[in-house]
Amino acid sequence: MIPVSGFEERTVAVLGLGRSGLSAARALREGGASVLVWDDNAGARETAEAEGFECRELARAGGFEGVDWLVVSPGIPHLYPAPNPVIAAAWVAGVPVDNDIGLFFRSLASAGSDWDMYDSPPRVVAVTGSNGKSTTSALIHHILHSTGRDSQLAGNIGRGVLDIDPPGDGGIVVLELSSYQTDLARALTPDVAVFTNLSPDHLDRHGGMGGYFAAKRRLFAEGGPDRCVIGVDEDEGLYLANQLSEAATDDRVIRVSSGTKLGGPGWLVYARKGFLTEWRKGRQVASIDLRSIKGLPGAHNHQNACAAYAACRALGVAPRQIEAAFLSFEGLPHRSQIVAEADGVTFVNDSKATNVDAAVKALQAFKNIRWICGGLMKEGGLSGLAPGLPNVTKAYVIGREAATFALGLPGVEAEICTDMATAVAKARAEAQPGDVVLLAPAAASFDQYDSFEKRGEDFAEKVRAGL
Ligand code: UMA
Repeated sequence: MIPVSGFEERTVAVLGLGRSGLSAARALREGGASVLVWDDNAGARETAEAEGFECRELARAGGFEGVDWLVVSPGIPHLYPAPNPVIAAAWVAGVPVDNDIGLFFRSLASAGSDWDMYDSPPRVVAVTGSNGKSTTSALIHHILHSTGRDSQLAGNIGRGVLDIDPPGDGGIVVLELSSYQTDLARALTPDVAVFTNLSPDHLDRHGGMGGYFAAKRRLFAEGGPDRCVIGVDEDEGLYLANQLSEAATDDRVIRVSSGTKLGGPGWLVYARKGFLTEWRKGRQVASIDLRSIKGLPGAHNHQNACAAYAACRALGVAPRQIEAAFLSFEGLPHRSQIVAEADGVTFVNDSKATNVDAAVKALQAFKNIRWICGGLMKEGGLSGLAPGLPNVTKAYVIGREAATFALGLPGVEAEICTDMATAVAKARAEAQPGDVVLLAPAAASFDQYDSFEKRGEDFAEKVRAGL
């Protein structure tokens, strides 16, 4: 745990008592703050009370009396579609609203006086973007770890950032940050910041695409990172890279692309036809063949590889060391994860493909696909799937809206299966050697599951049960 500094003998309220909120409450208490907590769910309040935290209904009149600061969990809306009543009450009471990411950077900065003893002060790499940020963060962590560096991984990837150990001499903290997290943090000062890509997601929480991009952009605009790794395959990335550099030669920015051969005198990393290439100051520095790396299949993973490579180069890791670490990377659960191979058929779990953009990338990574898709559809429709559909032999549609979903797949043979067991059984029975049975839903899981993880586990279980 990283004890939060700067709040000694002050009163801090924590809203939301999940992974992020509970670890923040503990770290605040450890740092000497007086902590009050609230969660709209009674069970979560009971868990916190069992740890000795005092619950206070903050939204009631006078709820913020004596409170100096409010720390909010990322899943709780603070502005759109409507502010949580506790947050609205904090605004009225004039209490600053922050989150655990803000507390983390603040604590790290104020620990600076103790850092005289370090030969190499701790550094933070923060990764944001719409897709690929978990894989990119995990890959950076894996590369650092396999090259003997002291690395810790936290944030949106599933671990509250204050839950980790205080980083030691030369320690590196790799943070995956969602737009929910970058939007609210009052301190955001990574040494290296990574922007993977941008496509529509969480638009209800940000009042549209502009708000969504503005939330991510804060990571670069607020803290002034030493190095910025920017995916430039969309206009937003090009715009950001342009804003952050003073000239075409400015190597504060490392531009990254999947598919485009980048040119110019700057620092560039791109993947084309399965090869990653690094250029700096007009000269080629390194090249890596990505095609045989099992843990990183498809162009979308080659983009992740480029972003992770660039972040590690910014930290001083040698190209050959990075290449060796790529080969031992097994990928993350639920992201192009091979769960079984039988009779020449490969079963791939990409349950994390909760939106159209992520699903199309998974579809483009494989051929001869028996595609399990469907679930709670997101805004924007399914037309964006078109570039991936030529690789689909047949779709097996799940979810409560399966029939509507199937109507959005013109030209694709689609069978309404509704549940996972039926979809896996049918796909398996019809698959030929060389086929890939791919779960890449292009939809959220909440109509049938608690989370995309549960959906992916169900897929893997049904696959294994049928072997
Ligand atoms: N709650 C309220 N009122 C509300 C909504 C929620 O009191 O109106 C309470 C719930 O009862 C619950 C708590 O808030 O007790 C949950 O808070 P949370 O939703 O922020 O979840 P945490 O467990 O704290 O997990 C959060 C991130 N969750 C979200 O952003 C939704 C986790 O990212 C992250 O791993 C974790 O902090 C540690 O940093 C998950 C996620 O789904 C993986 N992220 C989204 C995504 O990747 O698309 C952004």
